[in-house]
Amino acid sequence: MAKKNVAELLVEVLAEAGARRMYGVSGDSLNGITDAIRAKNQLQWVHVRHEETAAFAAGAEAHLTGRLAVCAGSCGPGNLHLINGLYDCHRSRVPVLAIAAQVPSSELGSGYFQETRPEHLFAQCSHYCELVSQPEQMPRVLEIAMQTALSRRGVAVVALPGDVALRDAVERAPRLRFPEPKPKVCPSDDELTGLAEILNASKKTTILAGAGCAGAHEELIEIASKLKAPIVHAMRGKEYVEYDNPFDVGMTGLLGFSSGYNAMMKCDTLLMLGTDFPYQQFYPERATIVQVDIRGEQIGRRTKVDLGLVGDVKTTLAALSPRLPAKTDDAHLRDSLEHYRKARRGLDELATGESKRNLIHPQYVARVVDELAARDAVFSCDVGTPTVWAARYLTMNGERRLLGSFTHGSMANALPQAIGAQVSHPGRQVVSLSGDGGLAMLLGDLLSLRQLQLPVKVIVFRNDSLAFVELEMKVEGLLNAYTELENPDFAKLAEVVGIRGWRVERNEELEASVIAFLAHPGPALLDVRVNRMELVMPPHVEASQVIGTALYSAKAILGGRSGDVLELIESNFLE
Ligand SMILES: Cc1cc2nc3c(=O)[nH]c(=O)nc-3n(C[C@H](O)[C@H](O)[C@H](O)COP(=O)(O)OP(=O)(O)OC[C@H]3O[C@@H](n4cnc5c(N)ncnc54)[C@H](O)[C@@H]3O)c2cc1C
Ligand SMILES: Cc1ncc(C[n+]2csc(CCOP(=O)(O)OP(=O)(O)O)c2C)c(N)n1
Ligand SMILES: [Mg+2]
Repeated sequence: MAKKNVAELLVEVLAEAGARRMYGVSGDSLNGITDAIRAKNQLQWVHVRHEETAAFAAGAEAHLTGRLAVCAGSCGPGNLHLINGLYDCHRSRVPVLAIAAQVPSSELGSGYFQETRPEHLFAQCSHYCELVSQPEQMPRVLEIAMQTALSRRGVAVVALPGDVALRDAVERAPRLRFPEPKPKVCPSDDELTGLAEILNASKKTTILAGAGCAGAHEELIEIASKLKAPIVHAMRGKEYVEYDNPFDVGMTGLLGFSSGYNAMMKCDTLLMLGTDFPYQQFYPERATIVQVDIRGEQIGRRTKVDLGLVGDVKTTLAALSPRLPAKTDDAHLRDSLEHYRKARRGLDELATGESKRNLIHPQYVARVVDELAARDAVFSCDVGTPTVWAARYLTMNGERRLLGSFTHGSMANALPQAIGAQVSHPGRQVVSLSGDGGLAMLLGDLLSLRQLQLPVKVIVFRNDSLAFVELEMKVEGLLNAYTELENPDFAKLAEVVGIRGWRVERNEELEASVIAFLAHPGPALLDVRVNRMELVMPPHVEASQVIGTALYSAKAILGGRSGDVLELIESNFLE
């Protein structure tokens, strides 16, 4: 058998395990690996311009496919650049393997050129992070890393010195050849009986459903129907919960709907299903709270919990259902749905092309994109106001997907996530809702769209500011400072780098431009000048009135209409 080196073995093991590609930027300590990729032709090397992009892109691929995705950085600064993207992947619990190349093994500990200590640097954003210091460790360390990323859902890092990668492999083949285990996890009978007793005794149950409801739509709807329970979703649950859902009353939280907030606050029992919704202020204080999560350690993190069960949502609800007779009293559900209809109508009224000063409402942009995008489009939204518009105006339908940096909350996520989405789903329409601040932060990877021939559609919400931060400053009673952005014409900039560009400054132009932009076969950018001051303090609500009661609540409702704000304050804080 021909000699195989460690790098070749690494590529083979990854390919056998189902990895399709590696995102990264090459560099000397990675040369063994990139050369093995080139020679073996089992993995695609996706060459981006910044390693942070590589990590975000891998995270997007992992989120969309549920499979292991891989990124790599060369030694020292090369892999250090991965770190923010890896934090995002880890906190979003998507299975990503990072290869952190290391300086030559004989130099370790000498403060050598580009020497860092990946085992320390990545410890906080990974479940597993180990150095391969001799060929005998391969492929075992790599396999443990992959198993850990997949089974614990998150990041694993393998640090590999460039010289070790080029040494002869000792073991010659992958050791683990089995599909990813997919156990069903069900609480015990006693626990299910206890849960059923609480729910059967409750008069007003509300469900808070999160990303853990993925794949359990049918069961979720059945339980809500039996309990006559409105379903509120947390942001990461939006793509799995909101569609085909007659019990949907919107999102809660800082960017939520007043109806989501109300349904949570007015219930006597809150059933949390697969959610880690982080904002304590938005949980009811007096209700009985029951929580189902696949991870025991998640239970009771955000609020007091009266009963916590470890189980996957699908299996747990299927086992619970026969214990629940259908309720007949649907007053709480009807109230919540009515409230939702009003809140929804209010938000829809903001999303029009009518405006006194011909300013384009960003809500209108989001609505038009929502209406014109493909049935199975993949959207990514930047942290900042694009997250608000995505939460409120993108309609999910079970086929569309939504990517964001929802847990880590990093700017500049949307373009790199769109890259990962498009590379892994070549036929799908991929739309990045980018902030002007966010796009600029990883602007270099606009070039990747051209170089990799990725037909990503980038919409820039050009408000010439860090608008989300301006809003925060306003709420905190601070004067705006350091939020101004002096922007170029992004459409022209796109054209210069070989991407089709559109610029829209007037409401009347928007729809036709979006149609042409989405229909363009290659990469395209749409620069829309949107109203910067969209999220304003309603004039007749005193800041002190709200801030004195709950600052977070104030933030939560600022994005809504003044009517919603007053209603929310009156019904929830000033009662
Ligand atoms: C600018 C900004 C503003 C935001 N504002 C809001 C807001 O107003 N409202 C809002 O909701 N969010 C908001 N977010 C997002 C927020 O930070 C959280 O990321 C989000 O609320 C979490 O959603 P989740 O609970 O669905 O997902 P996660 O936090 O991912 O929690 C999922 C839970 O499900 C569990 N789980 C996974 N699989 C299963 C399974 N099969 N069975 C059972 N359990 C399972 C996991 O262990 C985990 O505990 C905002 C983010 C940004 C960036
Ligand atoms: C890496 C990073 N830096 C800073 C922040 C703080 N922050 C959150 S939103 C935001 C503004 C985003 O601006 P832009 O992309 O233009 O979106 P806008 O809110 O203006 O629509 C900032 C600076 C962050 N979340 N992440
Ligand atoms: Mg901006």
